[in-house]
Amino acid sequence: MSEETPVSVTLQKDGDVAVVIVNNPPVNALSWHVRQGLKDNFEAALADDGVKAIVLRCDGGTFIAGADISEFGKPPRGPDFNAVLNMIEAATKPVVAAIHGTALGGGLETALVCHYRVAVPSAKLGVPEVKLGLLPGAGGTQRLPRVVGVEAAATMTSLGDPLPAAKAKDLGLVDALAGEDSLAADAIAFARAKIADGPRPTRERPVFGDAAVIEQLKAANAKRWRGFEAPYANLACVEAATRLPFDEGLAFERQEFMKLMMGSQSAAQRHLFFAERQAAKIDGLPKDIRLRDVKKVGIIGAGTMGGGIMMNFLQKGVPCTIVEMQQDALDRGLGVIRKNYDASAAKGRFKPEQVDQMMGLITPSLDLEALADCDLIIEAVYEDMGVKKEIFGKLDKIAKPGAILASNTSYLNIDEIAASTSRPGDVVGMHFFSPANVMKLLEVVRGEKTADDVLATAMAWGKKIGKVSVVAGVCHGFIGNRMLAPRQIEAQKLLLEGATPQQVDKVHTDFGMPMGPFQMSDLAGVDIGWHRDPNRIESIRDALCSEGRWGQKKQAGFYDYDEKRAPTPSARVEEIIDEFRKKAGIEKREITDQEIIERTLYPMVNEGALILEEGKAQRASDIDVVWVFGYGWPVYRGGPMFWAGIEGTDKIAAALEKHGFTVAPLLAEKAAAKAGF
Ligand code: 3H9
Repeated sequence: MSEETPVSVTLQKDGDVAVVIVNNPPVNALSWHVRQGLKDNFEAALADDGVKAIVLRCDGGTFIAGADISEFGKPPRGPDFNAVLNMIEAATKPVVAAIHGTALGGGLETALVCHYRVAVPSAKLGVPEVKLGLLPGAGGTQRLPRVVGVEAAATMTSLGDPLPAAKAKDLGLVDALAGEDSLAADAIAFARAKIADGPRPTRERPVFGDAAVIEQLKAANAKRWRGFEAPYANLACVEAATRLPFDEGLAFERQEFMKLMMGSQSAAQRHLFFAERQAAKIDGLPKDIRLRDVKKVGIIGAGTMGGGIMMNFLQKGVPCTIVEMQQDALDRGLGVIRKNYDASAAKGRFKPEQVDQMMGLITPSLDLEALADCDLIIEAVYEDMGVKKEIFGKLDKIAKPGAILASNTSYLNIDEIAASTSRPGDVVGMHFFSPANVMKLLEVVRGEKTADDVLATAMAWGKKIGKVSVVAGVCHGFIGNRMLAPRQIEAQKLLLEGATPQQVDKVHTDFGMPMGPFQMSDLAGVDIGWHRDPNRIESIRDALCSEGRWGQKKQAGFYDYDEKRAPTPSARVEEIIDEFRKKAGIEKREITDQEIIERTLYPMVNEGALILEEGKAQRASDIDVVWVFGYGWPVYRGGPMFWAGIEGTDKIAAALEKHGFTVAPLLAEKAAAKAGF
């Protein structure tokens, strides 16, 4: 070992059993020095005649959670992982993995070259590489079918979900369960008992099970895997295991792994892995900041948003008071929540008594005064600055000192709302996305005067209720909706010039978005933000609204809909577009799919650059997180700012200029350097 090699693996002896211990916080990832340490210490244990069996275990909160993702794409360092694993598998003394926490990816692959595995009941075992656009590239796809069979191996690798230890034991992945507090001792005893049996190399075991499951998995997940390469590569490797000798299967796995590793999809998914974790970090705030206590939550507005927001807190056992203006609106809101929970219970997500418990946490009221004992109050009424200011003015008098006053506004100025109180430091934006109990994104809007602990508490509660929270600055539409605006404007212009709603939408869905701009309008309601004067027709949208074409809810919008909400292109919409085109004196022309990308997606990157320049997002990767978790930007494209780097910022800037946009200075700078964000 060279002098600067960190000591992350050590060797202890318990009589005739050697114990190799990994200690590489926070998750015992297989960094280069861990691989080196494994090699050195296994070699030492194997060379020691007094050692008859070897245990591999980890210090800290978990077994090895995988390869060190931060090393990917960097020049290789330390011993080759596969070579280390092959050496362990070939050990002439029985090797036992002792698993607690999570044995994931390369961690499980390490456990798979051990001859036996014991685990505590709370442990989880899996190969989540597919979620990083990869496959288990250290023999996982070849060894798993030999241990758990083809069905389980195909499912585990292509879906990537970890198994609880008990299930792993049923499948034969775990040989014995250990005591939750006695893993180290139990593993040593288990190893000692296996001395007589000797090693059991996984590679020598036969593959078993039926490969038919592979096609079944493809059929069942066709929609979920649309556009993704990795699930199919995982299945191809498991399939290869059923017909190739072990070493050839390993070579095939290597080749498929390298293809994925060098491709842009995995780069995008790895970027998002770190981006999601980075988003939780707030620049300039001490890590140990004291959070405000939140024991009771108040919600103002029992509409779709208010109800959805409250469900998040109820599911965490937090008592909530919900306030509406009218009894019928309050009853309707509570009815919807009950219906949603009953539907989830019918699907087995909750037990009926859990639903009763959650509903029992609600205090409904028609009086804002009922919020006096709440620690966090979230206003979710309609978007009207006057109404919001009035509510916050009243809250200022009602809420207890130190209560956090949050607005769920999706566009409005938080500073202006905060100014209607005498405590602007307590005011913050908490912008949930609809349906608020389902969508993962939460934009936490930091006002000019928002106190640090208020911001940190809002972010922490976002995490607690299962959201991915991103800090946004005050600007119209914050991060997500602000970037949506230029896309929607340009999509309308494209209609006038000759594109159809279905062509524009198809370009977006082919790109990987769940829906295009017009499908989105129809779903959200074409009438949202409409001036409501049927005689004032200044845009295609005004014309649609004046005819009652408000979207899916009216079975007519940019598309016609049947009772099952299935869309078909609308002849009436085509007429409306034609009329507008004539009025505007625009000549209809052929619009290419490429032009649609350049004029609807590139302007989003431009807006993202402006957001960064203005400091309204902390970092480019936060913008990516917003778009992936809030709007369904395809995960394998990493978010708009990451994608800009793949697409080429120079290409984007040049196209924007060609189409008459003003290129944001930051984008121009990146383009000149041919750099990503
Ligand atoms: C692989 O193994 C390929 C192989 O087949 C080999 C082929 C040759 N590397 O999530 P947390 C960091 S691919 C580097 O907040 P939790 C993470 O960034 C890998 N860093 O904690 C964070 O850093 P920071 C397959 C990693 O308790 C800190 O650890 N394995 C890695 O909520 C804490 O993470 C996976 O995909 C890593 N592998 O959850 C598992 N993992 O504090 C990925 C974590 O600076 N990891 N970090 O922000 C996980 O799923 C979760 O981290 C885990 C813990 C469940 C382990």
